[in-house]
Amino acid sequence: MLKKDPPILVTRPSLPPVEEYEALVREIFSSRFLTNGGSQHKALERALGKKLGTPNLRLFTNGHLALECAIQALNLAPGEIITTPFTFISTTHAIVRCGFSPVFCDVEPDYFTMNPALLEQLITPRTRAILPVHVYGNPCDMDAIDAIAARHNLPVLYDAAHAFGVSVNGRAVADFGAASMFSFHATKCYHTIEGGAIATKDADYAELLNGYKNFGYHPDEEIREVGGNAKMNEFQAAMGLLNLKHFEEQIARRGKVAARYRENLSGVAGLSFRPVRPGATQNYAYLPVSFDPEVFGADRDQVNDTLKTYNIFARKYFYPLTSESACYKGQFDPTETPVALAASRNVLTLPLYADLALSDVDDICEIVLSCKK
Ligand code: T4K
Repeated sequence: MLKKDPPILVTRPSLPPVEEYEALVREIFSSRFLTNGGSQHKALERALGKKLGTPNLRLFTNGHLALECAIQALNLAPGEIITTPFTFISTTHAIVRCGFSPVFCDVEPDYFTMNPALLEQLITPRTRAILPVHVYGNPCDMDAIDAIAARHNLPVLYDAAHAFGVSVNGRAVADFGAASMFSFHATKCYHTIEGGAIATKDADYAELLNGYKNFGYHPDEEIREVGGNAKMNEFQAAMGLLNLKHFEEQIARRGKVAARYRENLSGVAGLSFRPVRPGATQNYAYLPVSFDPEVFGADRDQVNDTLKTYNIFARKYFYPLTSESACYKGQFDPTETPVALAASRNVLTLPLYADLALSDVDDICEIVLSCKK
């Protein structure tokens, strides 16, 4: 097989027809409203609130700052926030940058999301909140987590960066917990170039979020919070409006790509796909595949390196665990979360995007299978 030219990357952002974006950019140019809650921003906030099934949605310049503002707006006393280490570094950094200590709960072996059976034993008098992650768009066991949190009177803030549009048994993920953060980064299945949102049922909390993302300002001109600047601008919002219009069609195309991977690779000993939580819908945000080196005969890194020789760039999402990152060296013991640790060593996320050709998927699968001993 020939080297791919151009290379195949793990993802490729979906884009609306350029004429559609141009038309909205023209509107922005004639309005001269570029940021600070202009008409594109207002329209997107309304449209996304509807799409995500939430009465209060607030837009942000990116998912990470949304998460930081969401933590700050909870107004917690200093202490600990329980989370998982099998995630993008943003989740842990947000906790630490807001002045809290992360406490790491291990993940469920099937879904790689917070294991509710291990959660309660980590709750102490210093616990202030729980921050689980819907990793790869697979929802956490939210009924169990929310029930434990309610027993201990703790807020749950979901990192739903990957879970745009996902629901469980007909209920949107944004409907659980105190709030959910969505990332709209260019690499996400729905994006606003950079961007993010917090969804919450609590209107007072949503008002606090307005303050935290805009220097603490409120419409009465009182500066009530020590807020920063995390506002989404009009060009981002315009991209978001158009991508929303094309979202279902893009997801259907991603679904076809994911199905082709499963067709080609299902039943291969030592290689497994993540199961979907019963009742959950999928947005095909990522295509994680786990390798059992003993059975498959090659480990994740060998498969990854082989793909690279063909100019195919899968990614080791999420390696290393956030708890073993250099900046946290010596602070946490990653062996205390053995399931997460194994996942970080064995999972490779294969290329997945709406316009990935099925013939390229077949080639990727052929290369993966060629690594099997
Ligand atoms: N919580 C979780 C669980 C998250 O996963 C994330 C972000 C956050 C919080 C924070 O949300 P944001 O503040 O980002 O909204 C990427 C993304 O930058 C990041 O958004 C994402 N998670 C993370 C999982 O992946 P990198 O460092 O892997 O990105 P990069 O630049 O290597 O891009 C990945 C691939 O996509 C490359 O092969 C190139 C390709 N690409 C990338 C961009 C930006 C394109 O083809 N076009 C592009 O415009 O972090």
